[in-house]
Amino acid sequence: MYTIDKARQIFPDTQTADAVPAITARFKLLSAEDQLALIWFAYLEMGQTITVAAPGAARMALAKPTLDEIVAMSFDEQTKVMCDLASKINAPISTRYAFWSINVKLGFWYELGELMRGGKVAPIPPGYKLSANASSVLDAVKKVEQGQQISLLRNFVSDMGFDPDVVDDKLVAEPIVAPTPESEREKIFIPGVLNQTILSYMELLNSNDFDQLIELFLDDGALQPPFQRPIVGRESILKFFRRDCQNLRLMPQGGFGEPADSGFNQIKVTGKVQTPWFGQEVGMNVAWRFLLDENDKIYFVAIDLLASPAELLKLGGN
Ligand code: 45D
Repeated sequence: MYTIDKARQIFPDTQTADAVPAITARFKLLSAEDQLALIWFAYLEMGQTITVAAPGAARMALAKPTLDEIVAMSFDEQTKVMCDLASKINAPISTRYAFWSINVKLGFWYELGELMRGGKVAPIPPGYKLSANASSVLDAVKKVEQGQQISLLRNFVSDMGFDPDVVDDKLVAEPIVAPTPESEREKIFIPGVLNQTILSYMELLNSNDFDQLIELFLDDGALQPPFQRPIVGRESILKFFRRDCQNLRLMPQGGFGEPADSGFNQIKVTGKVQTPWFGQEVGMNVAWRFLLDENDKIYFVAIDLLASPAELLKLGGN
């Protein structure tokens, strides 16, 4: 019999991008001022090669009142709001922020960045000098590949705010989009993988058809996003899909499967994933590690950000 903990161990030779949690941990130890300046410098640097897609109106509507409030403040007050967010201080905007879904948080910062550039929100003080520790964290950020850089920025933004006890149900998220019509869906082919559950998983997620997608999971199934603990149970997974997984593009490139214990099957797929924030500009190298029961229902799937493109080729045989 499998438990979630045992399932998490399948395909143990998969090398994930450990630099991401390691750099995130070092980042957390920096002062609020250093954190904000570091993100600003990293964001400017990244902006030379990739651009964030401007968020849609629906996403921005949720953050708009808060952004208006900030624009009306003095530079000193604005700086304090940003520092409070970074230091997770108990303050009104920090608390509100904690209840936003990750995409609302990113949209909020995207807009603040534009306002900082436009002179409407306090900039990072010109000539700001990072501490030695912060410079070394920034260097580390610059060295990793792009998929890992955007994962780092997302982590930084996700950790900000004051969250005494955010309950999943109370999260504020943008409205859900309609699934892609059947006739416009793209068929998925994965060399080495014929299993229909796996192919459907990719097609349904790419079509934002979360109601069909969740049917592929067992009631007590689990999904483990990169660098996170597993989300357990259909209800929680469906909420996560609707809230955080709209408009992703999964591009599996290869895979293989083999029998596992108790009549289960384990299947590993590798490939690229694009986020709507950067579209085709950034392809993240990922692996999906699936464990299916005897009826081909998903008991467990882990999504890993891979350490390097070479990991894409680690399939079967050894
Ligand atoms: O502090 O199969 C300023 C799942 C100033 C689902 C700033 C998945 C200072 C199942 C610079 C303005 C989801 C798990 C800040 C697959 C300051 C499944 C602003 C995987 C903060 C495949 C900074 C999906 C800004 C994956 C604006 C792997 C930063 C998705 C913006 C990964 C950063 C998505 C942005 C990622 C980062 C998205 C927009 C990593 C977006 C990252």
